Amino acid sequence: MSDEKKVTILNYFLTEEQQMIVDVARQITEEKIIPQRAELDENEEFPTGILKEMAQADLFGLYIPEEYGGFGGGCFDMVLALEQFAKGCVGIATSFAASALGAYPILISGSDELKQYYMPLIASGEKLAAFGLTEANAGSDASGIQTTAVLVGDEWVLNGTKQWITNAGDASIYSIIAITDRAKGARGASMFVVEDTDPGFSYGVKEKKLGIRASSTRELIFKDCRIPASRLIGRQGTGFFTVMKTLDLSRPGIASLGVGLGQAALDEAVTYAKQRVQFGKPIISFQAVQHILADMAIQLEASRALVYASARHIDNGGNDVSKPSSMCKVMATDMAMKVTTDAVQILGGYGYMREYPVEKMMRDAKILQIYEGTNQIQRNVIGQALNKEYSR
Ligand code: COS
Repeated sequence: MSDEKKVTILNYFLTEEQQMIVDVARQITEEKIIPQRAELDENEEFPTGILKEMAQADLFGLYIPEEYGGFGGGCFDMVLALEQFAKGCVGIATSFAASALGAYPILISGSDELKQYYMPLIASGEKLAAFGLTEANAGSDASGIQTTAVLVGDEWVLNGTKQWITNAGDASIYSIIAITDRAKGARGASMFVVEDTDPGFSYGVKEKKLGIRASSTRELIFKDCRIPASRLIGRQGTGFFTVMKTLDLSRPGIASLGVGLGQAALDEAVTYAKQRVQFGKPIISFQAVQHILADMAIQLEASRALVYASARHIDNGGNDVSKPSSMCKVMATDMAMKVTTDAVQILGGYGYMREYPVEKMMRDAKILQIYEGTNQIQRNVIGQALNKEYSR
């Protein structure tokens, strides 16, 4: 269902280039993602073929500078593409987004040599990337990680286990954070690039999930995993800061998944409400239903506006990016949970059945409030930013 044909959204006056990104991503969504999403979800199958289509359309390099083989765009370009993909399937969109999450640490802090080598591979979609932060006892408390890296001669030796890593097993390039000097706290962690073929590196079993079942989620296991010293990303001790900057850049992308998902749920709910007849009338003629739909539309559009504004703020070198990044993540993902739940309610018994797409939308929405920092952590970030701002 395309925006132009079915719904009126605010005019965000996209440039020709931005509109082109929307159109290309929408075409992949309509022609490839929507027809396959139910089957991929049911079979918990990684969307290899669809990611190839995205690569052929040059979308993996959207945010990567031209000198490293990319399109030279930014956060907003990613937001536009991700919104379209999420209208089809958040699991598939997550697999695409997670490659950017793995690439950002190298782009943000990596040496020119690392960028020259890895970025063209990621930009072309030839290799997928992934990001390894979370561990069994370190999720919200990002600085509580236990994985270690020790320099032995001219190699780093990694030991530890990362948990719930998106694209694990399907990606070839992993940006990993590990402790290099425990006594130094936030300044004692460093980031590294690990490749799938490195000795001592393996994967745990694939997790079974409530939603986003087309994306793969596994452990990364490092047992005396040896990598060349040159794979250190940035300076030793800067890993935590690179992670925080990475999340600042990627959270608007998660927010845009909420916007795409919310739009898809609203489209389904309105379409159904116009067709479903009860008491002799289509249910959309009842105010009880209209008011639910109206609230869905208001919350959706307000979220989209905040996501777009936040992404543009980041791309244009705005100040204190953590706050808008976290604000749009909270607003759009809480909205997605609410709007998809309302869509199931509007469709009633049909909404609860797998035959209709809204139950999957509701299952997929839940992770958006959890991953890349729970919405409670986002509120902490916003609260801390406010505290700082008002002390100036
Ligand atoms: N950019 C740059 N630097 C940052 C930063 C950011 N966005 N956020 C924090 N820092 C810096 C701080 O300024 C501080 O530096 P100084 O010691 O020089 O002041 C340092 O990093 C430590 O910051 P802080 O004390 O705030 O760290 P905390 O351990 O309290 O953790 C939160 C902060 C909770 C915000 C962080 O742990 C977090 O984001 N957690 C969620 C992680 C997450 O998203 N996990 C999901 C899995 S990843 S897909």
